[in-house]
Amino acid sequence: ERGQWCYDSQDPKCGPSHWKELKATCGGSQQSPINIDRRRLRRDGRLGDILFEGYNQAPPGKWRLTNDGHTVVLSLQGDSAAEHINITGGGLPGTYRALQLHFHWGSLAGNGSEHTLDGHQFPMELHIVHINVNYPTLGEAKGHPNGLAVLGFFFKVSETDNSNYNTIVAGLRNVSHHGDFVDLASTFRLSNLLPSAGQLSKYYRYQGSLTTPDCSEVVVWTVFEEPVAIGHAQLTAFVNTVHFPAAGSALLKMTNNFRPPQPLRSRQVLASRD
Ligand code: SG7
Ligand code: ZN
Repeated sequence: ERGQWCYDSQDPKCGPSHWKELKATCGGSQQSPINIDRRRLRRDGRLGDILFEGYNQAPPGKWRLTNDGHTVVLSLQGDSAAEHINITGGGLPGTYRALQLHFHWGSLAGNGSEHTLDGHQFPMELHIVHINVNYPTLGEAKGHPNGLAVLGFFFKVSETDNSNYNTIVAGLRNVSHHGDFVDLASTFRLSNLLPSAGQLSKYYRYQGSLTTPDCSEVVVWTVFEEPVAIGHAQLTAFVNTVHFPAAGSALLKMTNNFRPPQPLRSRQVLASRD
């Protein structure tokens, strides 16, 4: 399809270095992801613990996992429970409701996080996308610099599986191709997908963008220092099970679906603590 964006692993001709030709915003001055340089942080005492509301409750409905051709997205909307999955506090400029979560990963040969920490790239990164409750639609939220809040979590590989990820990993075989979806039994809680609660106090905050076109510069980013542990076999399932194209097209595994770090320019990255 003409005018479509992609990752270099699909076709370098429509990869991240070309996105600004499709959407000028992708060449803007507040783009994400970034490298977080820990020598150049500013500590901000207002960045206390984020209040996670509803993250601990098992939702009554089902959550739909979809292959959107760029990543695997778990929709957290579509039932009344989503109304109660909110984040606030932690210096966030408002209350934000969870919309969806998705992942960026690498390949068997390399790492796949979007943000990097002192130049170090992690194997995978989880994004939980939230919308400012003052803006009813994504369209409206994209008109405001505080419209969205995305939480980013790095992963580290462990010998043993993280059983909290079993439901999502098992669902991957049902979303093997673009357009596939499967309703997961919500036998897990959002909080279980994160590092333990006591390890969420240390995070980085900056003003940035969506990491895919249209690259709207409307995201208050929070990137947590503590990585989530995931089993080597579980990470391999992402790399080996999911494909970029729809069924029937050429098989091309979904790998390296990350945008590389963008220039920080005049922005300041804040740290919640030393
Ligand atoms: C992925 O990343 C999808 C997008 C998401 C985008 O391509 O998860 O989701 C949808 C609904 O298109 O865009 C608006 C939005 O959530 C960018 O999200 S990210 O900046 O957190 N990577
Ligand atoms: Zn993302």
